[in-house]
Amino acid sequence: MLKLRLINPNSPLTTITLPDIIQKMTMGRRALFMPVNLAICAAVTPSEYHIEIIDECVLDKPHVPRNDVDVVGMGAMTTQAKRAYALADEYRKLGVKVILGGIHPSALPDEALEHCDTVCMGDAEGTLPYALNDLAAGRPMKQKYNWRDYPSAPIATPRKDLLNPKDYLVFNPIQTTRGCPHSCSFCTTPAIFGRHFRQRSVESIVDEMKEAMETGSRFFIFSDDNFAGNHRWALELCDAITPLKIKWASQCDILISNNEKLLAAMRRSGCQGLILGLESPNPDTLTEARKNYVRAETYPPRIKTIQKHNISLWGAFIFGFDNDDWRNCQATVRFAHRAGLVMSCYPILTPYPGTVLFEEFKKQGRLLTEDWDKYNGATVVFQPKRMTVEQLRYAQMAAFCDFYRPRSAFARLKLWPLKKCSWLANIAIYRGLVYYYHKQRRPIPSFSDFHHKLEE
Ligand code: B12
Ligand code: SF4
Repeated sequence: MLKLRLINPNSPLTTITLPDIIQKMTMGRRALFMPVNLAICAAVTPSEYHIEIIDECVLDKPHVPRNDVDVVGMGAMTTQAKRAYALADEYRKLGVKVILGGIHPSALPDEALEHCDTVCMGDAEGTLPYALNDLAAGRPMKQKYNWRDYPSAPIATPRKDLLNPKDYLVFNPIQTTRGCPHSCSFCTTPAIFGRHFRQRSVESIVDEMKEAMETGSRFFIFSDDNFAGNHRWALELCDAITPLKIKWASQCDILISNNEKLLAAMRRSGCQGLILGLESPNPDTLTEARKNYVRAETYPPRIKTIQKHNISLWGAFIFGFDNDDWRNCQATVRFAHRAGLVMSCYPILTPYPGTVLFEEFKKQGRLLTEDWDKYNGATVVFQPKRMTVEQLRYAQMAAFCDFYRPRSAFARLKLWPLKKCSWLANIAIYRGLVYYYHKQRRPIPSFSDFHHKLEE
């Protein structure tokens, strides 16, 4: 039997994900999410392979490569790329074949090939079996297996049995769809997985959920980019999972507010919350981000429509577009307060390879670094237009601190009806922030500092 080792490389830790902070935020678990990508790779691996999964994010010490396997497969988002390359180099020195896949190697396959034998571009389902079959048959593996060159394969059911549920806060993420019909300039999803929206079979999703329920799971995360990219299909899925009497959360675009029938079905099927990629309440910023499927002015009534169905909303915003100065950033946080969002996040705009934004910034000479460790949403990697690098980073942290401070949480969440999970999450995040600044012996950042300290 051939031996395959699948590795989830550790990623450099950002302000929000230092290990002790992660442990504070995840109630003692070692990582937030289990690596579904590798569980899917395992599911589509031909039967002549023995498979082992190593998640470096949950190890006490970094993984040390050993030549006790025939082939290693690693997946990498951009922040994991450097670590994946370092491990790949070491494995190749030991004579072990290395396959790289995932978002970053799919965006920059030639860069990845400097460190590995083979790159699988796009879905593992449509590439990895071909590479592994070639290896098992003694044929040389190709340098690139591109999912677009092969017949489309259905989204697979991940093999979760190869991971330890106790390591993860979220052990039951389920991906139900892939791709996104929209084309926002900063987003890797349409760039790598296409604008053709693909759905998994409803039956296989229900089966995976039933199996998880046997081990006590009642809360699920659908880890899609856009759960409701196809309203008819989403309705079918909701109807199928309603009898399971579970709770779930996911992320989708705000056009869901157009379909109250679907919203009602989502709530009936256990939907507790949705993450909405709002980016900014400022119309000019949305135009700049090519988020042209919705107008910012319609955000407030759309949000109210969704909340009316008793679905809590988390807002995903981005700071640092050319249109943004610190006042816009503050206005965004105020918007999130007013809208009664139970959670929100404020990553710094990051030009990920493969996106329109990356190409534009590169052409304009505005990329400050191509050190992928820094492409973590907490570091400014390009020259902003209306803020300095320091101001942009400060605005991000002021936004987090402002939004999650207890007074704001009281105003947004109220005490009744009790939103237990949202309260716990708000408290955990604020605890993490206070701990971080206490450890650094620095005061908690605030937008008011811009008036007297930071404004030039
Ligand atoms: C859950 C999630 C997280 C989780 C954990 C992710 C994990 N398990 O490692 C958490 C919350 C920690 C997280 C954090 C971040 N995330 Co995130 N996350 C996601 C999300 C929503 C789902 C990931 C997932 O499970 N997908 C399902 C799997 C099956 O998809 P996949 O990983 O792409 O794998 C498929 C293929 O890529 C390929 N493949 C993958 N690996 C391999 C390996 C081999 C060998 C092969 C052959 C193929 C292969 O096959 C798989 C199956 O088809 C995605 C969006 C998405 N839809 O993917 C964003 C996403 C991956 N995250 C993203 C970002 C930007 C981040 C952050 C930087 C955000 C931030 N600003 O803080 C941080 C990074 C923090 C850090 N410390 O570095 C971006 C990545 C962009 C990029 N170029 O890297 C995504 C794509 C969102 C987006 N649309 O922009 N994230
Ligand atoms: S709607 Fe969301 S997933 Fe789709 S392209 Fe825009 S940011 Fe990406």
